[in-house]
Amino acid sequence: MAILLVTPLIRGENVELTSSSADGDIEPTTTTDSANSISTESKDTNLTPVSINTGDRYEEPYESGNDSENHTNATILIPGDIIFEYWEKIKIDGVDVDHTALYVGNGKLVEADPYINKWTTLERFKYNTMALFYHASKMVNPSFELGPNLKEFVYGLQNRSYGGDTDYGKVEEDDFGDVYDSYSYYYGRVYIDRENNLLPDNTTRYEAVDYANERASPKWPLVGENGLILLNHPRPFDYVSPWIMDEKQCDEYTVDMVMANLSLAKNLDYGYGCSELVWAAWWHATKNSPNENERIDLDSDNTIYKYVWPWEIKNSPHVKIYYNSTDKPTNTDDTSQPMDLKLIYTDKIVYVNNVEDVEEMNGEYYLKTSSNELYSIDGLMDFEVLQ
Ligand SMILES: [Ca+2]
Ligand SMILES: [Ca+2]
Repeated sequence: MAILLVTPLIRGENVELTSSSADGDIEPTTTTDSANSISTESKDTNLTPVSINTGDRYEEPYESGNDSENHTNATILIPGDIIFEYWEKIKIDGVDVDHTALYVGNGKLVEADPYINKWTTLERFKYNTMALFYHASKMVNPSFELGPNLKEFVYGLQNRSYGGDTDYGKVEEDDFGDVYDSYSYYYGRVYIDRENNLLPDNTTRYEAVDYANERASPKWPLVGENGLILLNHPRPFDYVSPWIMDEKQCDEYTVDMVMANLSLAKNLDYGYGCSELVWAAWWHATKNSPNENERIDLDSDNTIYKYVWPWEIKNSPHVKIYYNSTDKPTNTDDTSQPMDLKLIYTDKIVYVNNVEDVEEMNGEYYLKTSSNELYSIDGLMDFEVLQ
């Protein structure tokens, strides 16, 4: 990659914010060009292969069943379908997916990957504990925000991904087979109107695919530490929008636009979280809809999150899950090691040894130690890892 030294642009945590896209209610649309729509059987499992008879970019549906011993039912994916995966032990309020990607054809998917498996044990512990703690706290208090220690941690991740450290997350193309390494996975299809089996036309479908492919393409500039401009990178991972800003963005930048105004490469809409990318791809794909409320907004349910999380897309009225894997055994052999924490509550500080998990009991959420002591997250704002 080419590296040029230029005047520093924006450094440190000074990430520019942009306005989010609309997150309002959307009614399932009933108007479309039916001549271009694709019809399928309405079964939720064992989808009948889809006949696509228009478009230059027609390709055979991908039979993912050939790739894995774990996958015995042949299932047909078509470009624009959504893959949901479950990798971590996030089981807050019934959540059973924590990653999502867009199927782009030819046995490939495009995903925004946070690259957690490349991190130190400490970083993984902080991130996973933060995730559980954040979601559990949001259940209790929808206006909950992370405290300063955790925000600093998240901005540190953001500076690395936006600065071109490839161990800290980016948008990329991957082989479909990676899906089989997750605990469980689902395939979903995006509908304009799910109840009436009204699917987007191929042009719209490939608008979504192209949007994701463009952002995975290693052609974008990044602004690294000290203002280093790094050329030919894919888009970075956006950690700040989900965990701190609770916003999401859909950008329409071109490489030329960013090269002409490199501060764009520091915007939150330059990077993507996994579900933010899938949401943005379909939001972009329907940008020419005559009415905004006819666009496909995969985060239309107005929950406590303005950001779009993977399970919100899975539960979207526009998405039909047509395949779910047989759940593999839950990973009880968790590699995360217990950590000693300083728990910072609104009115007190508590030191706890060997915290390893978050647990729900009777609708309340607790940090759990390896000796099964429970510490309520009620009023917990922040934590520091002490080892
Ligand atoms: Ca973003
Ligand atoms: Ca949301």
